[in-house]
Amino acid sequence: VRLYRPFSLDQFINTLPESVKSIAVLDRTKEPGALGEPLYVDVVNAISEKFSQNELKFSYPKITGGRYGLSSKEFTPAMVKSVFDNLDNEKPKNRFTVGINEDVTNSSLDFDPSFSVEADETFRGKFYGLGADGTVGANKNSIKIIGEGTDHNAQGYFVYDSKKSGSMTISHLRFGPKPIRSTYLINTANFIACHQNVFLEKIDMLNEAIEGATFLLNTKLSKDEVWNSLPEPVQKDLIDKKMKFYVIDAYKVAGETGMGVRINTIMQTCFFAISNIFPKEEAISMIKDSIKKTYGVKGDKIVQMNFDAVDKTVENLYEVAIPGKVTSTLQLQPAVSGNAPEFVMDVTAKIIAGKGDDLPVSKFPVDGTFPLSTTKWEKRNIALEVPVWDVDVCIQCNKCVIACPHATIRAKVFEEKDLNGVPETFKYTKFKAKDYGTDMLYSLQVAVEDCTGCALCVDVCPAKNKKETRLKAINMREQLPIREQERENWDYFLQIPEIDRRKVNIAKVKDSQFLEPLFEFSGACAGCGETPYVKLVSQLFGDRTIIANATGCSSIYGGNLPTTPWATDKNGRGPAWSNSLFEDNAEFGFGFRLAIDKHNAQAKDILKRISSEIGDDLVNEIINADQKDEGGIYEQRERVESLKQKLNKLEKTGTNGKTGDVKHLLSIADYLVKKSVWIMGGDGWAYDIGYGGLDHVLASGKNVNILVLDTEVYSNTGGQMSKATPRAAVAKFAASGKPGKKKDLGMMAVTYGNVYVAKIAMGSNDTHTLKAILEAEAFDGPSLIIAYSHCIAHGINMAKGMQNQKAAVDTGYWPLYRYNPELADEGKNPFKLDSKGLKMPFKDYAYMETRYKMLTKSHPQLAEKLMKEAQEDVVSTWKEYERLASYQPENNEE
Ligand SMILES: Cc1ncc(C[n+]2csc(CCOP(=O)(O)OP(=O)(O)O)c2C)c(N)n1
Ligand code: SF4
Ligand code: SF4
Ligand code: SF4
Repeated sequence: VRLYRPFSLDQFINTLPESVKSIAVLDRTKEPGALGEPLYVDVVNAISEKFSQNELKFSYPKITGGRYGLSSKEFTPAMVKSVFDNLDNEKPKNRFTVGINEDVTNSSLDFDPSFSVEADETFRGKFYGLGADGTVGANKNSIKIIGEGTDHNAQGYFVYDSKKSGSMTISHLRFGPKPIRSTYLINTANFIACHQNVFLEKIDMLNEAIEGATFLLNTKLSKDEVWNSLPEPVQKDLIDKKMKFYVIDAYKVAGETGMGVRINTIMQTCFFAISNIFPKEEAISMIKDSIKKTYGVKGDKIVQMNFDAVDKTVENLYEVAIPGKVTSTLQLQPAVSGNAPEFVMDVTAKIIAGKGDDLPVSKFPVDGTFPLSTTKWEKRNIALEVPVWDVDVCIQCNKCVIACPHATIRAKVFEEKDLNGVPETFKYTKFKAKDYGTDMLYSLQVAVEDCTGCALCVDVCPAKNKKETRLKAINMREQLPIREQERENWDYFLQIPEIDRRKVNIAKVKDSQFLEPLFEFSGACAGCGETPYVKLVSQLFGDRTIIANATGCSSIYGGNLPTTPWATDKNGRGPAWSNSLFEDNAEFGFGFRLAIDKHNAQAKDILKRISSEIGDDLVNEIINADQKDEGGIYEQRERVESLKQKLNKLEKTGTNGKTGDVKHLLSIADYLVKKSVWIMGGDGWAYDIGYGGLDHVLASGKNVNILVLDTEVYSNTGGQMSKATPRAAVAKFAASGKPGKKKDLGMMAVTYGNVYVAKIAMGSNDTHTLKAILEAEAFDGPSLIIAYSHCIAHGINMAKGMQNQKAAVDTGYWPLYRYNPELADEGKNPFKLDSKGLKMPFKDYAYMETRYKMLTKSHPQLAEKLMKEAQEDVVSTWKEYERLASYQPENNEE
């Protein structure tokens, strides 16, 4: 059925051949509660109507209906066969499902996964790459080369998970002389390439190889060493399936040819060299032609570098002689450690291992909730290099900790008595400050298996090693040799007690970084500029943080399956987080605030009504509690705890006829503890699509905190222009540079007069960032924080993203300021300009970034014009801000 509505009864009936005996209707939808899915119901209706009118040219057929392909589930020939097989049964299953294991109502049809109708002459290759390592791009390019350069047909499917990068991508490529109509993923392959050795430790990737298939592995090990490093099932498949096996050290070739860590051209060359789709020489010349086309505009140097990489690849690609028998005892590593909770072992681990489609329905929680704190079980091991701490050089500033986008470098301060059974290589030292008493110890520890190797921490570290000035107090080192020892050290570090939140002076960067992050190991890009802010909020406000998250990168790295980075503390409590829509997030969070306030008011009303049962003193203390700091909040929690105990007791011993009040108060008592509502999202949300709602919420006067993670483009969808995109920057939909000025969202909010507004950039001034976030939260009204967030979309060296932030501030383009209405109430100027601007020309910052630089190549004159105008924007805005900051309020009393 191509056109569903209007449903053409006659055309449908006339289409059915007279020989029809049975019909299976497949719906890619589900309509719970209905007699069947919509198309099935229509088909039954159509047949029955024609039957009752005696207009059927055939006997009344068997009709079955079923669901398929929901949640992007595969629909393969094997499943189609099972639908036909079902019809053959005397009593076929009706209202069936196909493609899932529905073991609750047993509605699913069984199928034989090995059933295949793929043509033998079709080349079927699977490529396992790391998000952002260029594998997908290179494969798309290979399809282009083959599709355009030959009369072969070509097809590509690319499977990613929702991690922003650093996760596995699998490219499924088919090529062949015959038309390719296989609209499903490859499950029998004659070429398998593993672009990252680490995947081979966990994924049984050769089980889908057919006899005689080829396996290509990127490994540091030589052709003579590699065999012994392979897991047993991999060796077995290579032998049993009589496979061919090739190795290359792609990172070595990339390093030697100036390609850095970009291995895409190298692995693509290997593929062409050994896949036999074309003769080797012909294939190499096709790749070179394609390089010229792709990189020609970027200059001869880049083209030559890629040519060198191609030539070097051929020299460094080796075939491995496969021994006659399996020698390995290594088994594939489980996706998560054996200490993981049951659900993580049973469900999460399977999804991580790429076997989620095999999970039976009964394994899933009935209400759809998933446990928190699960990224910690993934151990992605994606960093080739990780930071290593030099205890002697470190000045214990914790700047590395605040900057880390992934919460993988942490500091603790603790007492000697907390140390028991210290691992031999665990590092700690005397804590230099006396804030937490004398003789305290300090440790800085990296979770090397969760670290992304972004090196942002090393870049921000201010301590230089005087003996060797190129070194700092943390330095990047190869991960593999220290993985085991650091795994043990990390586990040890975690069990050292967390600091007592009441003792921490959260206004200081160093101290704030002793607070446990409750947002960890997210799937954001390595070095992401958004996540340090998100993590900081989780540290500062802990388990009383309630977050409404707009759709965008932050909702994806914040709430993707199978794991979530939002974490819990040792009491099992953590921030509450939810994502509604892109367009309604401000209203969504506003709703949280209204609900919290209502529950709080109701709880206080009830407290007053049942004061005599609870005790007047406790009731008064709870109602009048000062919850301005962690100490106050701690005491209120204690009071609420004793209130709950009393209420529980009253429930048992009698409530003086106030059972309703007691029960209700028990259900809402937690709202008596102060909550911190955060509405977060990107600039696409805040400046554009969610702006109407955001403005409405700002105008409400209610106590919400809005954090705009400003990457100046729609990052999650690939970098489209938003109203936050600056003049002269190239973005999607602004290919010749954004012609207009960036919207000044902050100043628009300032005009309300009762909104706390701040513009921050952690890379420029982390103390200012901290101060603004704390002030915004303390302000009893709406707050808006606009946070400069560097992003891969800017075309920068992500390891130095914090330097870009600093440069943006130094030019005056991104002035740091705070507008605090409370100061106005005190008769002071509410606007404080906190940075020094115009220290360098705007272009010196802008041309650190490809988003600006590329225009000088594609449209040089326009680039010059826009850059001039952008500089004028900076100066005029800066002067306006200076004028605001110099304003002296009149003394109204005089
Ligand atoms: C109404 C609507 N339009 C479009 C989308 C698709 N979409 C999802 S995320 C996103 C971009 C988000 O950009 P931004 O708010 O800047 O956040 P970032 O990804 O940069 O953090 C878009 C367009 C959507 N989810 N909803
Ligand atoms: S390298 Fe990146 S992810 Fe790893 S600890 Fe440093 S900042 Fe964190
Ligand atoms: S940034 Fe450098 S000096 Fe500061 S705590 Fe980290 S390693 Fe030590
Ligand atoms: S904001 Fe940019 S760097 Fe961060 S996760 Fe999104 S795309 Fe990656």
